Amino acid sequence: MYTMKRIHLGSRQKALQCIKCSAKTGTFLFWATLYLLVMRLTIFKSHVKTKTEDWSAVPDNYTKWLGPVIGNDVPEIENGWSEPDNLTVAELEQRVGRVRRVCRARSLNGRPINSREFFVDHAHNLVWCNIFKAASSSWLYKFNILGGYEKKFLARTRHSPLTLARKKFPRPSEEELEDAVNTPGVVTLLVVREPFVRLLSAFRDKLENIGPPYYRRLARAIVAEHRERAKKIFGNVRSYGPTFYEFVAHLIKSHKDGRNAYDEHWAPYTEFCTPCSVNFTVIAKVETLARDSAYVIHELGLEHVLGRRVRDRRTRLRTVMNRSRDGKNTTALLKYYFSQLDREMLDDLLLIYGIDFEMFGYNSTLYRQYVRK
Ligand SMILES: *[C@@H]1O[C@H](CO)[C@@H](O)[C@H](O)[C@H]1NC(C)=O
Ligand SMILES: *[C@@H]1O[C@H](CO)[C@@H](O)[C@H](O)[C@H]1NC(C)=O
Ligand SMILES: *[C@@H]1O[C@H](CO)[C@@H](O)[C@H](O)[C@H]1NC(C)=O
Ligand SMILES: *[C@@H]1O[C@H](CO)[C@@H](O)[C@H](O)[C@H]1NC(C)=O
Ligand SMILES: *[C@@H]1O[C@H](CO)[C@@H](O)[C@H](O)[C@H]1NC(C)=O
Ligand SMILES: CC(=O)N[C@H]1CO[C@H](CO)[C@@H](O)[C@@H]1O
Repeated sequence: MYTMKRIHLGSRQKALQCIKCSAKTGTFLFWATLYLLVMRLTIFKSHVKTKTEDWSAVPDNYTKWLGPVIGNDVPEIENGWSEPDNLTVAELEQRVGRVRRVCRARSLNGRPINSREFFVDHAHNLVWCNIFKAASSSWLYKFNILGGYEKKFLARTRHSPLTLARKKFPRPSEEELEDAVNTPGVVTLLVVREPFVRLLSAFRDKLENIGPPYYRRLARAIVAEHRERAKKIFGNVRSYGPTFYEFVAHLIKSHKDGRNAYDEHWAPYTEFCTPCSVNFTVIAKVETLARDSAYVIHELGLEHVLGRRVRDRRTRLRTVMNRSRDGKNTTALLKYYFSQLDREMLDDLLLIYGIDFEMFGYNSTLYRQYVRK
């Protein structure tokens, strides 16, 4: 029917159509060219920028970097699951010993257990307390594999790794957790990270930029409470979300008011995983993650289940502590943010996180150089 009608169109009409259509094509080509040109320029520009700019020299720009600059997904440099060397074994033993010592010295033993954040894999003899922003995606992935999900499924699913893992490993009761931990041969794993690096990572991820509704409300509340004072110190503060100064002021105030209900993304490790009430057998660190994870996998004989993750070469070449995902300099970032605090605030912040530093063998002395004089 349609083609029949077209055949009957007069030749004048046909010519008109042709003009119309070429005009359309012309417009399309024009916009397409413009688009490509702009894209090229943008890509070219950003390419040049990362090559030539010394980011440590332009701290003002740090707040503009979106995304997990020093985020959760820390690259794991894998060297295969080889036999753990004696140095590794000795260091891991020392870490466990240190936790026990600090628990005793600070009289933290016998506190109630927080079992909610644990994953218990009875079948593979593995117990893990999941600290957000401390390699949690790396170990969630491993738990999802242990739970029986296919790698291919995990690669394309829209569900969050946490949701999937909780389907296989629901939150254990306190009794279930204690039973599991006391089973002979079980590895009870805790992965920690330098406490302030993790704090900053959580701040940047959840509050500095516009986040999910819960964090947006919290961000507004923090700004409402602390912006006035921030303006007195820094002049005009215009950011929508809280500055690091305001965030830390909020943490300190909550702590002093006795409101110790920390958000899961910045709760002290000591409160979140209660390491003085649960005996961890392996304290892994994000800073030595590949080695420590390999140890756990070797101990449990899980090499064949977990295999090796396929990674791109860039990931493998990045170093862990000094460079973040997009090649920015973590030291420079820490300096930039901590220079917003003064010495007294740092001391107050250490009232909250000092035990984490002590218990897991990190040193906070460096931050004294970063804060305002
Ligand atoms: C590691 O320790 C074991 C015994 O504890 C010893 O037999 C072995 O030689 C050591 N290996 C190295 C490389 O020191
Ligand atoms: C942890 O292990 C130590 C030594 O094996 C033991 O003395 C202590 O009671 C255990 N603590 C808990 C909470 O199970
Ligand atoms: C990071 O830098 C420190 C000194 O600033 C150095 O000792 C360390 O080896 C570096 N780490 C990596 C993984 O490059
Ligand atoms: C990172 O920044 C710090 C402070 O600005 C600087 O001292 C250090 O050399 C930088 N490191 C790298 C690897 O660029
Ligand atoms: C931290 O490091 C400084 C030197 O950088 C040292 O003087 C201090 O004793 C260390 N603190 C702890 C608790 O190890
Ligand atoms: C890349 C970029 O955005 N650079 C800017 C960083 O901030 C300084 C000062 O605020 C600007 O001059 C740069 O253009």
